[in-house]
Amino acid sequence: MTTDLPDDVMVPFAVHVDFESGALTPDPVILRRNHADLAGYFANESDAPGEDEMYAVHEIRVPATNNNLLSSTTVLQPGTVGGEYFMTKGHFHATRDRAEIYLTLSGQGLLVMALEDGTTETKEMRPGIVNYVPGHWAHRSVNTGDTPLVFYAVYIGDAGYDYATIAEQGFPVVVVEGEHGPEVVPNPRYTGR
Ligand code: S6P
Ligand code: ZN
Repeated sequence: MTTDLPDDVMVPFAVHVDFESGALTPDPVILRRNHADLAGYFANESDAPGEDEMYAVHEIRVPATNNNLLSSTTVLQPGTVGGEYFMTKGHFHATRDRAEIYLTLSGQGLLVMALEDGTTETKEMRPGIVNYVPGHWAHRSVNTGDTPLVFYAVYIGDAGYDYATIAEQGFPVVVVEGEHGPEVVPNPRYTGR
């Protein structure tokens, strides 16, 4: 039997993931987000330390095409800014219908998801939990614990990122420190829907 292979067929590879630190070996690409990179994302930023790292994304790079799976670990530090827990920027996928899977490796948090009509879903993140994020849902991770929240994400290669919508409108809900722990409350600054 003969098979027509494409010219760009890839060679299989393996990467080691450290579940505690999120480090990849080999670890070719690390994107770091410090507090200043999230300026405007928290309601009260007066106590935000500028250059401290909030999270890092370690990426396993493959071509960003719809026949590949991109994946990465995210290491989100613990802490709060003005009563809101440290969080990722959050985004829709630029190609809106692209789904994603998160597997939490260590720490604890909440995965906040929202549709463009303002519908929200919030799911727990803790080691061993797989979160399925269907297409069309913006997603943001929030560290509600006191250790780094580390998770592995797998997404369709051409998903891309739309950060602008969240940067402009915010999420419909935010996660704040309550008397008895984390509380998911309406975001008074949300301008979408
Ligand atoms: C990519 C996936 C994650 C995030 C990462 C950082 O589709 O959802 O790898 O990129 O957790 O979050 P953000 O919102 O800054 O990209
Ligand atoms: Zn995503």
